[in-house]
Parts: sequence; structure tokens; C-alpha cells
Amino acid sequence: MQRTGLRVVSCATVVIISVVAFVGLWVGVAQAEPIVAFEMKDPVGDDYGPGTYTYPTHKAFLPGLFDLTNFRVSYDVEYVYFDATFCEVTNPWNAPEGFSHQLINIYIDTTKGAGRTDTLRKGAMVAFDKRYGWDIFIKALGWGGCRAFTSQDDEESKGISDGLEASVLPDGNTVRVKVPLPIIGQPEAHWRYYVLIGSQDAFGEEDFRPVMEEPTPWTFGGGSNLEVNPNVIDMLAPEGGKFSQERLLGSYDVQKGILAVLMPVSAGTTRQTLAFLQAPGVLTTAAVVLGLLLVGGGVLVWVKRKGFIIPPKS
Ligand SMILES: [Ca+2]
Ligand SMILES: [Ca+2]
Repeated sequence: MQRTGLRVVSCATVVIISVVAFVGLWVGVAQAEPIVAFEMKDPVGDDYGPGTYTYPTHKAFLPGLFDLTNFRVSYDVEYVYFDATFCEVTNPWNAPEGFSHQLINIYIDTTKGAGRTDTLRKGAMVAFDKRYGWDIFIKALGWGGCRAFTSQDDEESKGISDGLEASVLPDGNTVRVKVPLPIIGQPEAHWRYYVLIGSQDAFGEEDFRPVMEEPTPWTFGGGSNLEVNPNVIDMLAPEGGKFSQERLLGSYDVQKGILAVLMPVSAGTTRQTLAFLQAPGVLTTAAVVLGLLLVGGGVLVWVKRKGFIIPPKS
């Protein structure tokens, strides 16, 4: 009887240790992957600004270079990652980051009732909705051009570049911009994003290649020559409806000199639930508690069924 009782105890111990080890391993693997805070697809084939833009005529501008297809924000304990996926990424001029063309501007509304509705500097030629002023601005391009700014920065500000990096992920189509977490903080479910895609031009205002009335080898066509149209070729927006890219980027007025006013995208209610579940600790705690309950309950039932009694110490 004593030996049977000991066997029960040792069996239970082995099961508990195995489960704890498994949960530990699972948590370790799970934590190695960045936590996704926001993700959204963008339509394919809308790299035409408000619907009228055409690419520069130089052969370096392959179709799809400025066609954003997906945008993801994720984070771990060290960095926030902004992943922008394009139909095409090439590096004909050998930028160390692995891409030569894309200029990515991410304006983020992190704080309600604060922030700015104009761009930090002239270049994109857009304005932002007054309800959703931006608080953080991430600018990413090749040749060491990644910077982070806040809405307190002025036109002369150089921003923060330390620790910011851009690179192309192994899929060959995704530009990842990583920003040290302490600079901008952990992404929250209520953050709203203006994601603007331009073409990098070292001679352009704020690195934006201009959109003119007619395309040339080095400028886009389909805009106006009066510097009022956006120099944004694609932006993250839902397909169709009131807040489509075509409606928003087309809301400028050349005659009146009014810039297009953009709306941000956000995670929405369903995504907020997901973000809560993905918050560090929530899933881990739930998994450990559930695992222990299951194992404890199972052992109890087994012992009861077999009618084993653990002998008292003597
Ligand atoms: Ca697109
Ligand atoms: Ca778009």
C-alpha cells in the first residue's frame, strides 16, 4: 500500500513537472515573437495617389514599387517594429538597408486631444483631420535616413536617429523599420496611423519625389504643377467608401490652394480585444492557471477512482 501511494505521488510529480516545463517552453517560444499591436491590408494596384498618378518614366521605376499591400505594428521588450509590405522592392542604387525607392512616413495619433494637423515639414503636401492630430512621426528611407519626431519638434529639428534602423525582411517585399521601445512607448490599441508612401528623392522637399502634371523620367505625373497635390503615391486606407484613399488624397483644391485632408486608420473594437489578449502576461497567466487546474483535477480524479490513499509520514 505504501509503495502504491508513493508511485501515485511520483507519477503526479512527473506530470506536473512535464506540464510546467511544456508551458515554460511555450511561453519562451511565444515571447520570442513580437506581439502584433496593429495590422491592416491595403488594396493592390492603388499606387496612383488619388487615382490619377502615373510613375516616372525612367526604367528604374518598376511597377509596384510604391504599392503598399500590408502594414503591421508589433513590439517586444526592446523595439517597436513597423513592417510595410510592397508589391515590389528593389535596390538598384545599393542602399545599405536593401531598398532604394520607398519613402515611408508614419504619423501616429497616440494621445486624444493633442498633436498637430500639419506635417512636420513641407513635402508630402497633405494635412490631417483635426480630430486626430499626430503626436509621433516616424520617417523611414534608405541611406541612414530613419528618424523619429514628436509634435513638439520644429521645422529645424533633426529628430532621433539613434537605434532606428530599416531593413528588408527575408520575404524580399517587406521593409521593417525598428524603433527602440523607450523612444515611442508600447503601441496601444487606440493608436491611429497615417501611413504615407512616397518615392525617395534626395533633391525633393523632405525627400519626396514630386508629382507634376506630366510624368518625366524623375517625376510622377497626374497631379498639378502648382505644388498643391499630395506627393503621396499610396496610403493605408480601406477600399472604397468615405475614407478611401481616392477620396482622401483627392480632397485637395488647386484653385483655392487647399491641401488634401487625411483620416487615420485604427484597430477598432474587435482588434482591441485581440490586443488585450496579446498583452504580455495575460495569455501566460491564463495558460499556467489552466494547465495547473487541469493537471491537479486529473490527478485527483485518478487517485479517487483507483482508491489510493497516500500514507501518512511515519
Ligand atoms: Ca496599395
Ligand atoms: Ca492604399
